[in-house]
Amino acid sequence: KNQKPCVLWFTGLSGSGKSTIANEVEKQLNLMNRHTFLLDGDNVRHGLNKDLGFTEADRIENIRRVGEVAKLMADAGLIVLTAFISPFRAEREMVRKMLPEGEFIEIFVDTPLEVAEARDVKGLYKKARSGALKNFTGIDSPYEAPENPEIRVNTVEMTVQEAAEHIIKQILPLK
Ligand code: GGZ
Repeated sequence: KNQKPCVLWFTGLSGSGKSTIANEVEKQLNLMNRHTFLLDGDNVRHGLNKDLGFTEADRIENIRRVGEVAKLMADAGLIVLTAFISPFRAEREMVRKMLPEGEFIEIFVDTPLEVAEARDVKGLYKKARSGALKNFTGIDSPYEAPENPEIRVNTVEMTVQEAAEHIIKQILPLK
């Protein structure tokens, strides 16, 4: 076994690029023979958490469960990547405290609302602005940006490749 487990916890707005960047980081780690697992809305919100929506209470429960699963996987020795908005500081700190010192690496995908909204890949911002979609993060539901993330990526200045490279460079000395 030549890897140290950790949780790479991506946080940022809808459309910020969390999943895209996390997928690229995972691909690069796999090329380096690291054993990884990526948790995101696609494999969690349709299964384990399909009973949860987007109220404040449901988001808190979503993140709590993701944190517990990430912890189990890190206990099994994996490098875990998670890509959820995870809008509340308190729950991100809760997950940090669940894990052994140094294993939680918070990665702030720092895409301004204006930029995510202008991209609007899935048309969800448009729906939220029109009132058709309630409790949308950044519109009528809060996002609490990390104050001291281990890593911050500026997606306005960096491409997906550059962001992934920046993240790998920062974590590899540890792994
Ligand atoms: C935010 C929503 C909402 C609301 C559906 N608010 O861009 P996407 O589509 O693919 O990513 C968003 C995803 C957010 O789920 P998370 O599990 O990451 O959220 S949280 O951590 O807050 O629990 C978006 C879609 O689900 N989506 N409704 N109201 N995003």
